[in-house]
Parts: sequence; structure tokens; C-alpha cells
Amino acid sequence: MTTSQSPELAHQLASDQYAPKKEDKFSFGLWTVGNRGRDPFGDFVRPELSPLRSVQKLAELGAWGINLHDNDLVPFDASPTERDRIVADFKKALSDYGMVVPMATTNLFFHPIFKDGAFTSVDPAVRAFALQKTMRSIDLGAELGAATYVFWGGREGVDAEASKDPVTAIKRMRDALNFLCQYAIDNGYTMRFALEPKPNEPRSDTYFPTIGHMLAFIYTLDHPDMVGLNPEVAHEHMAGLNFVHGVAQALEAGKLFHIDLNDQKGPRFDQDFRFGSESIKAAFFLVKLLEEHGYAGPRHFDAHSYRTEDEQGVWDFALGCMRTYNMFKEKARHFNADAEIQAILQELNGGDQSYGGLLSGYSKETVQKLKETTFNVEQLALRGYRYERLDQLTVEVILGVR
Ligand code: DIG
Ligand code: MN
Ligand code: MN
Repeated sequence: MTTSQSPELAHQLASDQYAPKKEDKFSFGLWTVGNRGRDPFGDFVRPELSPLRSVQKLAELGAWGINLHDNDLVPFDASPTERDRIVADFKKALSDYGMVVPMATTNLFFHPIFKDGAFTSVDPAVRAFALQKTMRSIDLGAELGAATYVFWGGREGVDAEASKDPVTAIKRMRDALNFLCQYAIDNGYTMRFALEPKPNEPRSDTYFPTIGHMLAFIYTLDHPDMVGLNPEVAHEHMAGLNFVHGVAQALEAGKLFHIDLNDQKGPRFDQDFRFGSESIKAAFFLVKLLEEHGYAGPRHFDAHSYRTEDEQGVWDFALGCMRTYNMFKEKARHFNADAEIQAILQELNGGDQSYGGLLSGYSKETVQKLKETTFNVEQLALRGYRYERLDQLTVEVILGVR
């Protein structure tokens, strides 16, 4: 037990199979545990949390990494000397508490200068300043050892559609990313860029709103190999989409470079809830997908505690994110070990092998065989797939009654 750890927390961490461990690669942003609870209708409810305290407390809880926007650590108007001192102190805390910085990003949304966006702003001075700020922030991320650099285009969008030509906006975003990819390459940085989609908020409509939009955009860049995705649970849910399917497409394309885990109660404002606190079944299948398809990246919780919480509530939130992830991992193991579930899946996917030769790619012979094959359409149409039983068993595994 460390000096500042409560006895009950120490007991929970030490004795529980779900207790977070370094090898789980759980990470949080400084802005997540440091969220002070302000919302559009209410002021701050929590005092500032120093980055050094966040490092210490997250390390005590079993987290592995801590991420940051440039200004989460270095104030917007800090002098180079102040910047270097702050970074040195942060590095010492990381070393003292055995924490790493897996990801860094730029705050291109909080300062009023970015009120019309950054890379897609109509004002060329703002676009140029955004490049300058991002280069400095990339330097900071590289100095801290970040392997991934995230771009969330928080204000890259419109309120008044008349304000921007969307084709021009897309070209401006591409120009910025091409410029910054080249900057990273020319500086010998090995970090990879991860683009984070969100459909809206704080702008009425955001460019590149979903995983699909971002995937298509990546392949139009000069250096597509170094650019992937950082999808967020809440953001795809805001668009009414199936996050597991979006992540599967990114995974299958080799583009899941990072992930923002949290939760959301369906299409509404971005709630950034504790992971696994709302969409239980979706969270279960997400963890199952990540674990079974060998996702090796950070399990990053881009979330924050309820506005009702004090600092203890923030740590309850952080521990809950990590433990719940590990609980879903355990449930996925139960699912895979459940004989009845596996028998149904075997029957579903075993299938009639006689069609195997017709479904293994194109050839003139296959074309001929397919055209000559007689299908018993009526019988095929009558098949029952037993998905009701399969889903019931899934729910019973998640509820812990199997
Ligand atoms: C919001 O979902 C964004 C910002 O918190 C940050 O830029 C990014 C990194 O996770 N997510
Ligand atoms: Mn969010
Ligand atoms: Mn995010």
C-alpha cells in the first residue's frame, strides 16, 4: 500500500482479479481525471488537479500511461523557460511513478482563436498558427516518448453552412496533415498519427464525422501508412452507429492505432461516461473484439467522472473504467468456454462444406460451377438460426448467471 492509498482501495487493488496491472496498458488523459466538471450550464465543481498528482494517483490505481494535450501540461502562454521546467518536472514524476506517455495531441479547440476551427478555419492566419502550435506540440509528444499523435478536429466544421466550401475544407485538412506528416518524418519522429472522428459538438456539424469518413480520407494523404484512427465509443454512438463494427473495419484495415474508451447513452451530447457504465452488451463485444483480434495498443479512457463527484469520485471513476474492462475480458473468456454457446456457433459456422470450393475467390471454373449449381432455395429459406438462444446465453454470461 502506498502512503496516500486508502486501506480499502489498497485491499481492492491487491486482492481482486480485476485489479488493473501495467500489462493491461490502461491509460488516461490529463484532461480526463483533471476534468473540473464545467458544462454549458454550470461552472467548475472541482478544483484544478495538478498533472503531477494525476501521475501519482493513476500509478497507484494500476494505470500504465498518461496522455496529454500540449496545454494540459504547458500553459498556452508559457515562456520557453517555463515550458522546459514544467516538462522536466513532469518527466521526473513519470519516472518516479513508473508511468509512460503513450499518446499526445494538440489543443486546437479551447482558445478563442480556434472558434472557427484550426486547419479548416477560413482565416489563413489561424490555419498557419494551428500548424505552428501543432509542430511544437508534436515536439513535446516526441520528447515524452509518445508513440501515437492524435488529431481530433473538435472545431473543424460549420455552424453556418454558407461559411465554407466543404471541398475546400477537406483539402485544407489534407494539406495540414500532409505538412505535419512530413514534419514528423523530417525530424526522425517514429510516432504514428491517429485521426479521431466525431459527428458534431461543439460545432453543429464536424468534417470527417465517423470512422468510415476518416478511413476514406486517410488513403488520400501523402503518407497514408503513418496515419490511422483513434475512434471513440461515444462519438460513433452519437452518430447512431455500431462502434464495434466501426472498430472492426479499422482493425481489419490495420488502421486501429489507438482507441478512446468511454460510454454513451445513445445519440445525444457527448457524455464521455465511465467505460462500461451504459451500453453493457456493446462494451462486452468491444472488449471481446479487441482482445481476440490482438489489438496491442493502449486501452485509453477518454472519459470523465460525473459532475456530481469530488476528487475521490474521480478516482472511483478511473478505477471503475479499468476494472470493468477487465471484467468484460473475463466474461469473454466465459463466453468462449461455454459449451452450449460454442456448440451453436460451431453449427452456425460449420455450415455445408460442399460450397467451400465456390467461395474461395474468382476463377472461370468457379463461375461455371456457380452457374451450374442448383440451390434448394425453399429449404435454405426455412432455416432457423437460433440467434434468440445464442443472444439469451450471451446475456446470461454477461449477467453472470452462467
Ligand atoms: C475528445 O474526444 C478528444 C480530445 O479529448 C482529445 O483531443 C482526443 C484524444 O483522446 N479526444
Ligand atoms: Mn467524447
Ligand atoms: Mn476522444
